[in-house]
Amino acid sequence: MSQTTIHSSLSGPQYDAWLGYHAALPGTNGATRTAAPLWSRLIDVQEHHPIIDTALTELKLGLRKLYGEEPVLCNAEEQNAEQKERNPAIRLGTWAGSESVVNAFTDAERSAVHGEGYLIREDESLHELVIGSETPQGILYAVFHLLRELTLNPGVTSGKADSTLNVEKRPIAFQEQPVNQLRMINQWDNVDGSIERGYAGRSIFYENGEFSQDLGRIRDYARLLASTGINAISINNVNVHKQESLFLTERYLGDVAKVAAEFRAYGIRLFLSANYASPIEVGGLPTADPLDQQVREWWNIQTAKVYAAIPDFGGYLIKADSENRPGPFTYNRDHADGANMLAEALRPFGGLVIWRCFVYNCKQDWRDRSTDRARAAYDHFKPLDGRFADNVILQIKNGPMDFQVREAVSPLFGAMEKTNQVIEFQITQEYTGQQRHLAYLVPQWKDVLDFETYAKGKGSEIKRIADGSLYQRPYSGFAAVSNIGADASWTGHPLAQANLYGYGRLGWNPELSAEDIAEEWVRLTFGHDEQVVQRITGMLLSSLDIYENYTAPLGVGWMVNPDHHYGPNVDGYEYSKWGTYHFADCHGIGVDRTVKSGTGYTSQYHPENEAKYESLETCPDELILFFHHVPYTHVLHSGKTVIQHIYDTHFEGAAQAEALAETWRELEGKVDPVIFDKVAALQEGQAEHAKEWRDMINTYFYRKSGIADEQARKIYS
Ligand code: GCW
Repeated sequence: MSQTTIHSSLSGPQYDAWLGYHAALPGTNGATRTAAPLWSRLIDVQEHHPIIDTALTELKLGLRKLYGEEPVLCNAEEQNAEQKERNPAIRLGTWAGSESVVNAFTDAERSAVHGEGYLIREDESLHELVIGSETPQGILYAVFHLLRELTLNPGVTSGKADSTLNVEKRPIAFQEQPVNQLRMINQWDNVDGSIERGYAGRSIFYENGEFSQDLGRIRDYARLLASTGINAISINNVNVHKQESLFLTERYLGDVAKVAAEFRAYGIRLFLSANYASPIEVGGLPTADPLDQQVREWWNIQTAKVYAAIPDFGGYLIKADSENRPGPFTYNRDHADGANMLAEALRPFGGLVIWRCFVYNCKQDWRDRSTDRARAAYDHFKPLDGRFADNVILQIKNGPMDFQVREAVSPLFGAMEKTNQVIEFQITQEYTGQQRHLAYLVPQWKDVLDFETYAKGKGSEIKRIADGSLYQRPYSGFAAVSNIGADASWTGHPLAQANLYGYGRLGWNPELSAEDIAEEWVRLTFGHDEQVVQRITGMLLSSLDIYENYTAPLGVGWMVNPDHHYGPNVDGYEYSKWGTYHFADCHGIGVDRTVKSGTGYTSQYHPENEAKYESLETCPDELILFFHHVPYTHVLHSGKTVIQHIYDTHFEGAAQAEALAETWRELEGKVDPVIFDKVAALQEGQAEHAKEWRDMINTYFYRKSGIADEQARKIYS
């Protein structure tokens, strides 16, 4: 199927996001165009494949937007050498499909990339640019890379150096290989059109119990994702309710197949979240026991039906025995039994089971100080290492609790040598301001990925477990909960697009820095005005620290309103069943997770980290209340007492939130007016709301501790 147009039900800079290509200019958007490279007027392609067609559509669109002229397609095989000389072009293709592309690279160069990897090379003397890969996906990723490069560095290509830009002209040359194999997005969308923890409007996938007819919107989402390197998506909430359980049946399979086709065109494989109790709820069986023959047969038959409709279906994402969802525990079976049953059904088709490790007791008694929710994933899954089928992947949240602004890293990373694992991040800002506050999350993800587990001695960082290299696992990668909805900017807060973009880029290459990703996103989205670039990049990079400053202190977490999780409520979860406590009294605060006197959670880490966290001397300040219960007068490594730290960070955080709003106001007239107004209103709201956090937290701890602020600032009593 060839695509000549990009569908879109909406338009404008906020909708185009980082694919606007209106930023190829020094100075403000759209003022003057950079001259086109000679090769950009002609595209030479010799093979047909739906994903290569997508790549061509994207390339033509991008070049037209960048240079005002749409390139034409040609077939260079039909040209003689002389014509070729006169017709500079982009040549692209796979090793199997394009001889001229193969010949443009040496054997050694070609064998340096495989699968989704690619090579791009500009030859200045021939006036051509060649893109080659083993796969059509690789070609698509290369095209997005080229367009990104041309947008970020206008004027650097062959003969096009713009005299106003102080950049050295150099030929384009890239060799790229994605570091992570699975680079997945999880939608938490429900078929009624709502989104669990969604902060950007309704679902773009569903409305009123039906699939959306606006496939163009889904295609536009697919292109945003593919442009950052995403290659898999699950399209429904992991909490699978009655109606979504029918996605595996004739009732919805035709609709699912249509959505799968949109993603397929962009090299993205579709997965479904499945209800563990489907054999009962859909199949009418009396049990969902994973060792029951009828149950296994039901999954086999149903899975075959799914593959009949969607031959490249990815597999099932499963939340079982978690937060009241059904699972194998009901039948006294364990999670390996449950996952392996589904693995058996999927194996004949090359499908995967992605099984979540977010399993804990959500009916805890707050009076019981010995149970520790942080321990749960490790306690449940570590003993099962080696028992999972090879097409099962465990999906592990980055932290042991739940996507807090600050928490320790999950000790399950580094605990299972014989199990496939992907790391789960949360792009949607459930606990980080719900896309009403600015929180650029890439620095947090980087910290987690760079964390040294010592699982196999030094060099055992979490990123090496996520990418499969440490344990040489067949499957590995990244998954994350999406932050998009039907909002015209996709993400509610237009600057929250940076998180979606950053997640994809980091999944492709975890070595990229948070700073580089931020600046890249800003330039692609807003252009190259230096003031704009510096201000917005600065806002992004400071945002998470600011948010942390005025919310729950020193790694203790929560302190939000129950259920919706927005806004301050220090004791909101203190006497609840969810296992998320801070234990503040008149003397001190924090959770004792030590072996010596607490829950023993620290022992789940390898000895180097256990020792670091176990001791007050070596535990990092920012996690002190995650690991220890300390008096308010405890002196941190920073030299401040805990109580003074709380006061200082909360006054500072609220002032910083105010400053963010001011910084943004200075950009009026320099960024798109629709985006300007939207962000201005959000930043005002954040500044206001940060004061609410400041005052509530400071007052709470002043009342508890009776200790005055050293600086005698206004704290309500
Ligand atoms: O963070 C919690 C959320 C739930 C979510 C759950 C999970 C989908 O509050 O809304 O359910 O995590 O990750 O399963």
